[in-house]
Amino acid sequence: MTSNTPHPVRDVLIVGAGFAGLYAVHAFRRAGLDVVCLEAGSDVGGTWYFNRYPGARCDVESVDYSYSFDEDLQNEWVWSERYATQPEILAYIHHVADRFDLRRHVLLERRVTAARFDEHASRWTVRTAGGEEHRARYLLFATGSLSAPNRPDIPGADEFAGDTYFTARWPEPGPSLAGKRVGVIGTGSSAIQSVPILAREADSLTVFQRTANYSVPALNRPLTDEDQRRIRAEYPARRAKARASGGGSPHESYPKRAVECTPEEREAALEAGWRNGGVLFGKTFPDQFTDITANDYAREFAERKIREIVRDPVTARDLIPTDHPIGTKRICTDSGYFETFNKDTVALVNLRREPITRITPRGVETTAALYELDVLVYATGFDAMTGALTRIDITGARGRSITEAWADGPVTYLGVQIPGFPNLFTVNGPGAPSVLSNMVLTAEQQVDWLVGLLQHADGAGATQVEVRDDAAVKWTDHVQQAADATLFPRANSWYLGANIPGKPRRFMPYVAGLGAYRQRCEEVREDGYEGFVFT
Ligand code: N01
Repeated sequence: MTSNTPHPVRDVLIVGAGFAGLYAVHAFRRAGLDVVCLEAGSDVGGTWYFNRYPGARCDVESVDYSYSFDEDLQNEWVWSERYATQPEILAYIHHVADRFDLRRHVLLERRVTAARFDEHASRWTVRTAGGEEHRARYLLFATGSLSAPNRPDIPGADEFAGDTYFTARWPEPGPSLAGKRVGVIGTGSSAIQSVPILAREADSLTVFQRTANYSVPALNRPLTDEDQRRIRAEYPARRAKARASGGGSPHESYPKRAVECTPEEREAALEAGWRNGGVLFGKTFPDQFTDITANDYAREFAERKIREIVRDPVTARDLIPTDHPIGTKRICTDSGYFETFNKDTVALVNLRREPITRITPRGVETTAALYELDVLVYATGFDAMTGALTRIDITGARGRSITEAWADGPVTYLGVQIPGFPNLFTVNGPGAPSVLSNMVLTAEQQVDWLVGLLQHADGAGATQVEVRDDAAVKWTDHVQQAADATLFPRANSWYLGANIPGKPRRFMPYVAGLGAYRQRCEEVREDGYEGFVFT
């Protein structure tokens, strides 16, 4: 179809063909709706299509970070490792797209640049970078929480004579780094995963760190046949537990609060949590996110581990965070990150002591030195949760733009709808458990719930579904209050927009967890979708 041929008006237009968007294609089609999905990438996969940097893998266990909607799919797919690599996750997404014949609904290389609601016709018109227009009754943004890369505004960045890469846009095939002097800016999860591998490939590696991060060894391992048998036997119970949990995984904290334990008991529980590996160390004790004393125990334990691993005491001190309780920024997981700094070819530059002044053709200049480089890697994060939407020119009812509506931070109802934007929905957006939970399970739950909402609207003969202002404000306040009852707001994290200069500070994900969120959604449904207006 050429860009001049008008496309038919669809029931549902989905933006993004990652985990959430593909499930939405499946679920809305199953409900008898006519669906099209626009994807910016050259293939499906979303986050797992774009983030193909060396070492990229998920920090949620593969058997949990996978679809649960089809038992046969769940039982036939064999994950090879405890934590799946990006290529394996992408292969899984391709398998799902083919197995459920989803690709015929997906139009690739269609980056959505604008969306406008026509109040009289009750339909959305969406425009792509290529100039196409698509129309639909309902518009669903499944554009991801961490999909709008942050490109820091560093003077001279364009003058660098070497090669520049972003972890979030790593080329395929990846570049050879043999014999190269490589620099990495950033020390979040993406950097922490890639640094050990970059250090193995490059001649030398310089890591530019502004803020140190906590990281726990992933302790990844292959899944054995015995693991596979056990997982299959336990799957139904495992999923049920995950759905009722806070983080969307079947994790159980230590049965006692940290502050009630003897020092020996506490140490043993923390050691067991560390030996279990991964992000769940951040939830070793049930009071770790709410009681600073409990958090301090875990924080000090993790800091001791860093000192034990890193031989140079100055480097070890620089690698220990000083500005946030452990876990209040997404805890990182690694395979040999801290050990990498024991290599002679690896250097850490503490940007708090010597800030970057500019990038020159030869490398990165700080107040103390010029670090000459052949390759510069930006692992500088994302305009999280809102960036994917605010970078699109979205105009809702009464001519109001999304940037106006969210000028003071994102306002949503249940993380699925924005007041003033009828018939537009979001998955894993602000106000939902999203990034604090298992994104695959939360996407399934939200999409299923939205299918019910649209069926309800159709049953009522409504052509527009719009959340009431007061319901959205009340929910958004509740999301903030839930965060305020924890230690999360003590960190300058991307959860509250602190990583993007000028972004309003509002805690965006819903910390009360998937179980509580599901329950609230059920109550709203049972109350006839209380909070929404159907016209
Ligand atoms: O991004 P980040 P990420 N000068 O925002 C630094 C998920 N994820 O892509 O903290 C110098 O965490 C910035 O420094 P500072 C996961 O949820 C998951 O690594 O702003 N430095 C920081 O160190 C994660 O939390 C997985 O001072 C600059 C870094 O860049 C989220 O994605 C893997 C700078 C950005 O860290 C984001 O992780 C990867 C500047 N001008 C990602 N600007 C797994 O599942 C920024 N920085 C394992």
